[in-house]
Amino acid sequence: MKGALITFEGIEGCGKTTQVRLAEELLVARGLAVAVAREPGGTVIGARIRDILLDPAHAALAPTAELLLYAADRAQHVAERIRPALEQGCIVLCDRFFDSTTAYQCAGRGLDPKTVERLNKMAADGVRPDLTFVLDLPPAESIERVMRVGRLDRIEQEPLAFHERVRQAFLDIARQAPERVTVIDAAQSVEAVAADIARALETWLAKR
Ligand code: T5A
Repeated sequence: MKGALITFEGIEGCGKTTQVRLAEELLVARGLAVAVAREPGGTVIGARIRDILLDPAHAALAPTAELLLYAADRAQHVAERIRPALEQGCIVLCDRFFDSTTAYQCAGRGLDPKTVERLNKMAADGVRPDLTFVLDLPPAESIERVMRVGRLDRIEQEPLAFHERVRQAFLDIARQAPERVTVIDAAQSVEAVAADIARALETWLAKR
């Protein structure tokens, strides 16, 4: 494929959306074709799946049903948006991708890693991130940021221990795939985080 997929990962409120926007500005200024995407909810069908997943009224959602809904959202997203954008040569900046499923559904919910890996592969259908940023932040700080913006969704309402497991899982993913994943200290100012990401992007672009 001509394009490239860059994913932004981390716990809630770590600043992914903010940094995707700033990375888009940087890459567009370099004359590159960029597409911005997010999971869950990056398509019309996915938006309906997202509503089911994040509605605090759905406390009874079974962990396996949750896993399958994230996989369904991703399968639709890859088929409808990500693969076509990559084939057109775009750099796709995606706010969460399959590392989130590994972190939340394996480490957070305790689902079987092999099952999650199989579903991740099925949903991504051969698409893999070329570069991933994990924005690392202590959960207490992340939840405080989210609460400042509005009410907590179904997953944000999980206890701090859940978010700590998810945070550690992202750091484990980074340790296991250092050639793909860069950890960024997300407790810094927006500008300092953006500068770290810009440096890593410039290095990556120079090697393409
Ligand atoms: N999920 C997702 C799974 O369980 N499995 C999966 O496979 C997938 C794909 C998605 C939920 O689904 C789960 C994970 C999530 O729980 P979402 O609503 O899309 O939910 O939520 P998030 O992805 O967590 O996005 P948020 O919008 O909550 O957080 P962001 O995008 O990380 O942060 P951002 O940029 O919106 O910033 C949050 C606030 O912090 C401020 C911003 O101004 C904003 O107010 N901020 C900073 N403040 C201080 N310093 C900085 N450096 C800051 N950067 C941003």
